Amino acid sequence: MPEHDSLQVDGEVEVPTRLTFEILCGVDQSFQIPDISQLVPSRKGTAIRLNGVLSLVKPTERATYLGLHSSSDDFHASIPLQAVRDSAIIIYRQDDAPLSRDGGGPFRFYIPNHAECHTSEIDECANVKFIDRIELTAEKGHDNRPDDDASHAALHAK
Ligand SMILES: Nc1nc2c(c(=O)[nH]1)N[C@H]1C(S)=C(S)[C@@H](COP(=O)(O)O)O[C@H]1N2
Ligand SMILES: [Mo]
Repeated sequence: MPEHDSLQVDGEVEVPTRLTFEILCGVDQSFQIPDISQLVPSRKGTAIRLNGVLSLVKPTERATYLGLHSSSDDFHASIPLQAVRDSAIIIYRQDDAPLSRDGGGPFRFYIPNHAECHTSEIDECANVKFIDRIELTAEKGHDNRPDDDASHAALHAK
Protein backbone atom coordinates (compact mmCIF):
# COMPACT_ATOMS: atom_id res chain seq x y z
CA MET A 1 0.00 0.00 0.00
CA PRO A 2 1.56 3.37 -0.97
CA GLU A 3 1.94 5.82 1.89
CA HIS A 4 -0.34 8.80 1.70
CA ASP A 5 2.26 11.54 1.79
CA SER A 6 4.61 9.92 -0.68
CA LEU A 7 4.64 9.18 -4.37
CA GLN A 8 5.86 5.76 -5.42
CA VAL A 9 7.34 5.60 -8.93
CA ASP A 10 7.87 2.09 -10.26
CA GLY A 11 7.15 -0.41 -13.04
CA GLU A 12 9.36 -0.17 -16.13
CA VAL A 13 12.11 1.81 -14.40
CA GLU A 14 15.65 0.97 -13.39
CA VAL A 15 15.41 2.74 -10.03
CA PRO A 16 12.01 2.39 -8.32
CA THR A 17 11.75 5.37 -5.99
CA ARG A 18 9.46 6.64 -3.25
CA LEU A 19 9.33 10.41 -3.60
CA THR A 20 8.49 12.78 -0.77
CA PHE A 21 7.96 16.53 -0.54
CA GLU A 22 11.53 16.92 0.76
CA ILE A 23 13.05 14.87 -2.06
CA LEU A 24 11.15 16.85 -4.70
CA CYS A 25 12.21 20.18 -3.14
CA GLY A 26 15.82 19.04 -3.53
CA VAL A 27 15.63 18.10 -7.23
CA ASP A 28 17.81 20.21 -9.52
CA GLN A 29 16.51 23.74 -10.21
CA SER A 30 16.50 23.08 -13.95
CA PHE A 31 13.49 20.76 -13.39
CA GLN A 32 11.57 23.09 -11.06
CA ILE A 33 8.80 25.48 -12.05
CA PRO A 34 8.70 27.79 -9.03
CA ASP A 35 5.50 29.56 -10.09
CA ILE A 36 3.19 27.58 -12.35
CA SER A 37 0.90 30.58 -12.94
CA GLN A 38 3.47 31.56 -15.56
CA LEU A 39 2.58 28.36 -17.43
CA VAL A 40 -1.10 28.03 -16.50
CA PRO A 41 -2.46 31.43 -15.44
CA SER A 42 -5.33 29.99 -13.40
CA ARG A 43 -3.12 27.72 -11.25
CA LYS A 44 -0.92 28.44 -8.27
CA GLY A 45 1.98 26.52 -6.83
CA THR A 46 5.36 25.02 -7.53
CA ALA A 47 5.84 22.03 -9.81
CA ILE A 48 8.52 19.66 -10.93
CA ARG A 49 8.79 18.58 -14.54
CA LEU A 50 7.92 14.94 -15.21
CA ASN A 51 11.32 14.82 -16.87
CA GLY A 52 12.94 15.58 -13.52
CA VAL A 53 11.23 12.57 -11.95
CA LEU A 54 12.14 10.37 -14.93
CA SER A 55 15.79 11.42 -14.56
CA LEU A 56 15.71 9.91 -11.05
CA VAL A 57 13.93 6.64 -11.86
CA LYS A 58 15.41 6.02 -15.33
CA PRO A 59 12.64 4.46 -17.45
CA THR A 60 13.57 1.28 -19.30
CA GLU A 61 13.34 1.06 -23.08
CA ARG A 62 10.06 -0.82 -22.67
CA ALA A 63 8.34 2.07 -20.86
CA THR A 64 5.57 3.27 -23.17
CA TYR A 65 2.65 4.22 -20.92
CA LEU A 66 2.47 6.36 -17.86
CA GLY A 67 0.04 5.09 -15.21
CA LEU A 68 -1.30 7.73 -12.81
CA HIS A 69 -2.88 6.22 -9.73
CA SER A 70 -4.93 7.83 -6.99
CA SER A 71 -5.74 5.04 -4.55
CA SER A 72 -7.61 7.32 -2.12
CA ASP A 73 -10.52 7.86 -4.52
CA ASP A 74 -9.76 4.98 -6.91
CA PHE A 75 -9.15 7.18 -9.97
CA HIS A 76 -6.65 6.01 -12.57
CA ALA A 77 -5.37 7.05 -15.98
CA SER A 78 -2.87 5.45 -18.37
CA ILE A 79 -1.52 7.72 -21.09
CA PRO A 80 1.18 7.46 -23.77
CA LEU A 81 4.47 8.51 -22.20
CA GLN A 82 6.04 10.04 -25.28
CA ALA A 83 3.21 12.53 -25.79
CA VAL A 84 3.64 14.12 -22.34
CA ARG A 85 7.26 13.41 -21.52
CA ASP A 86 8.48 16.96 -22.12
CA SER A 87 5.39 18.89 -21.10
CA ALA A 88 3.77 17.25 -18.06
CA ILE A 89 4.43 18.51 -14.55
CA ILE A 90 3.68 17.40 -11.01
CA ILE A 91 2.42 20.16 -8.74
CA TYR A 92 3.65 19.44 -5.20
CA ARG A 93 4.10 22.66 -3.32
CA GLN A 94 2.34 25.86 -2.45
CA ASP A 95 4.50 28.50 -0.76
CA ASP A 96 6.67 26.44 1.60
CA ALA A 97 4.16 23.67 2.30
CA PRO A 98 3.02 20.53 0.48
CA LEU A 99 0.13 21.11 -1.95
CA SER A 100 -3.19 20.84 -0.07
CA ARG A 101 -5.78 18.18 -0.80
CA ASP A 102 -8.12 20.95 -1.96
CA GLY A 103 -5.57 21.73 -4.63
CA GLY A 104 -5.31 18.07 -5.62
CA GLY A 105 -2.31 17.46 -3.37
CA PRO A 106 -0.08 16.31 -1.98
CA PHE A 107 0.86 15.41 -5.60
CA ARG A 108 -1.10 16.45 -8.65
CA PHE A 109 -0.27 15.43 -12.20
CA TYR A 110 -0.88 18.18 -14.75
CA ILE A 111 -0.62 18.49 -18.53
CA PRO A 112 -0.46 22.20 -19.41
CA ASN A 113 -1.76 21.76 -22.97
CA HIS A 114 -4.40 19.11 -22.24
CA ALA A 115 -7.34 18.45 -24.54
CA GLU A 116 -10.95 18.84 -23.41
CA CYS A 117 -12.42 16.03 -21.32
CA HIS A 118 -12.73 12.73 -23.23
CA THR A 119 -11.66 14.11 -26.62
CA SER A 120 -8.23 12.46 -26.54
CA GLU A 121 -6.06 10.17 -24.43
CA ILE A 122 -4.25 13.30 -23.26
CA ASP A 123 -7.29 15.12 -21.91
CA GLU A 124 -8.09 17.20 -18.85
CA CYS A 125 -9.37 14.10 -17.05
CA ALA A 126 -5.78 12.77 -17.08
CA ASN A 127 -4.76 15.56 -14.71
CA VAL A 128 -5.00 13.11 -11.85
CA LYS A 129 -5.20 14.58 -8.34
CA PHE A 130 -3.91 12.94 -5.14
CA ILE A 131 -1.56 10.64 -7.06
CA ASP A 132 0.28 8.19 -4.81
CA ARG A 133 1.80 6.05 -7.54
CA ILE A 134 3.22 6.60 -11.02
CA GLU A 135 3.65 3.31 -12.82
CA LEU A 136 5.51 3.04 -16.12
CA THR A 137 4.28 0.16 -18.24
CA ALA A 138 4.99 -1.45 -21.60
CA GLU A 139 1.28 -1.65 -22.48
CA LYS A 140 -1.68 0.53 -21.63
CA GLY A 141 -2.66 -0.02 -18.00
CA HIS A 142 -5.69 0.46 -15.76
CA ASP A 143 -7.71 3.52 -16.75
CA ASN A 144 -11.12 4.40 -15.32
CA ARG A 145 -11.48 7.95 -16.57
CA PRO A 146 -15.04 8.84 -17.53
CA ASP A 147 -15.40 8.25 -21.26
CA ASP A 148 -18.68 9.94 -22.06
CA ASP A 149 -20.71 12.95 -20.93
CA ALA A 150 -22.98 10.96 -18.63
CA SER A 151 -20.23 9.24 -16.64
CA HIS A 152 -18.34 12.52 -16.56
CA ALA A 153 -21.33 14.34 -15.12
CA ALA A 154 -21.83 11.55 -12.58
CA LEU A 155 -18.21 11.88 -11.44
CA HIS A 156 -18.44 15.63 -11.00
CA ALA A 157 -21.70 15.27 -9.09
CA LYS A 158 -19.95 13.15 -6.42
N1 LIG B 1 -8.03 11.71 -8.17
C1 LIG B 1 -8.82 12.30 -9.09
N2 LIG B 1 -8.27 13.07 -10.05
C2 LIG B 1 -9.05 13.65 -10.97
C3 LIG B 1 -10.45 13.46 -10.99
C4 LIG B 1 -11.01 12.64 -9.96
O1 LIG B 1 -12.23 12.40 -9.88
N3 LIG B 1 -10.15 12.08 -9.04
N4 LIG B 1 -11.23 14.04 -11.99
C5 LIG B 1 -10.53 14.33 -13.25
C6 LIG B 1 -11.34 15.08 -14.18
S1 LIG B 1 -12.59 14.23 -14.96
C7 LIG B 1 -11.05 16.39 -14.50
S2 LIG B 1 -11.86 17.14 -15.77
C8 LIG B 1 -10.02 17.15 -13.76
C9 LIG B 1 -10.62 18.41 -13.14
O2 LIG B 1 -9.61 19.14 -12.51
P1 LIG B 1 -9.95 20.38 -11.60
O3 LIG B 1 -10.81 19.90 -10.48
O4 LIG B 1 -8.64 20.90 -11.11
O5 LIG B 1 -10.64 21.40 -12.47
O6 LIG B 1 -9.41 16.39 -12.70
C10 LIG B 1 -9.19 15.04 -13.02
N5 LIG B 1 -8.46 14.43 -11.92
MO1 LIG C 1 -12.74 15.42 -16.98
